Amino acid sequence: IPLGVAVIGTGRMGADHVRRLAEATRGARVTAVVDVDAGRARAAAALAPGCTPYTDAAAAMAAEDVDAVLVASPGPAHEAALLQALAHDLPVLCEKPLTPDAAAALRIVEAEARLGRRRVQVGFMRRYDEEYRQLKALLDAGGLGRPLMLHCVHRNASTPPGFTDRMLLEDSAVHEIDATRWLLGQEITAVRVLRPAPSPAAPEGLGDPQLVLLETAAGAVVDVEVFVNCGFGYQVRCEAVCERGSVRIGEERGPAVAADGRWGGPVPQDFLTRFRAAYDREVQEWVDATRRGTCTGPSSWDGYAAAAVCEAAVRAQETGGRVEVALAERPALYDEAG
Ligand code: NAD
Ligand code: ISE
Repeated sequence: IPLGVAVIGTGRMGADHVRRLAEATRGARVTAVVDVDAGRARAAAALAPGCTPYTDAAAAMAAEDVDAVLVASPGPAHEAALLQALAHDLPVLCEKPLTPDAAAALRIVEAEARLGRRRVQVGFMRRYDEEYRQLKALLDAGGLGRPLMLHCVHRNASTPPGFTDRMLLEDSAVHEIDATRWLLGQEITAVRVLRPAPSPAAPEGLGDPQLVLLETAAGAVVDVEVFVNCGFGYQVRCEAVCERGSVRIGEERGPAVAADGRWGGPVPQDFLTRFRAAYDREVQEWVDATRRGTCTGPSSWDGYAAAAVCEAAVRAQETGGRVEVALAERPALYDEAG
């Protein structure tokens, strides 16, 4: 029997997940779509014939044909949806960030720990990207020695209206924060944020670009250029520098055309293109694990740890100083790596 999924929030990401579940995922069907905007819910329902549109998540979660929930509403709305899903003991794939703030993320961790089993997978899709997986495998194999530094680039062509300095950390840099913890297998212990004079393309009130510097427990240093109105495309790159070699991922790939005395190729314009295969794999692995009665991948604890780093980063952004990260005690439920 296919897993009946309710997709909550049917904006850019949610609508893409509805289409993915309906057309490109084995063993699942969309039974409900929820959006506070009834028109959006109806439009998304048309992508998955047979599903029911709702404007109230609680009503969808109580429906008999809903076995699991995919949360793709904006970050500040995640806590309410997650606590409701946990109260129904429903498996959840929650888009990143788990929640923008650490206190709310810890409430999710505590609610799941009380339930006594993992129910939440967080949508840190970099962990499902083929090149990121290859990079992690190379680092884990140990042949290059200890990773000393990561140099990361995270560029978006533009931001949606209302994008703030905080969101540059909580919505954008949070991906590198999770990728750092996952790739290096270490917690992040301190953060600094440097703010060059903004690009003229930066919207009013947003410092863009910014450079986020992370220190890890075993002494690695990670620099992350976040430039979310670069104008020319969507680029996510990472170079790991180790004791005996380096690994670079995320370079543009062919076809590179040479003509008229020049050579070059396309630059992806958005995350839906750049990470399409990663989202497909993330959702398929979630459906497969859920149907087996398990929960794998990035956990609520990973979501909480990333939120705690973001909280320190927001203070570093405001003060210009170095801010240490404070983490709560990790419940035993999360002892196994995700
Ligand atoms: P969006 O603004 O395009 O869509 C959000 C939708 O949620 C809107 O249709 C809105 O009406 C609806 N909504 C708001 N509050 C709601 C609530 N309480 N219940 C139900 N629906 C509600 O935003 P988006 O860009 O699609 O982002 C959604 C989520 O996906 C965010 O968590 C974001 O961080 C994440 N995201 C992840 C990636 C990625 O690469 N993994 C990329 C983009 C967005
Ligand atoms: C967005 O929410 C995402 O998650 C994208 O992957 C990221 O590149 C972008 O900066 C965020 O706003």
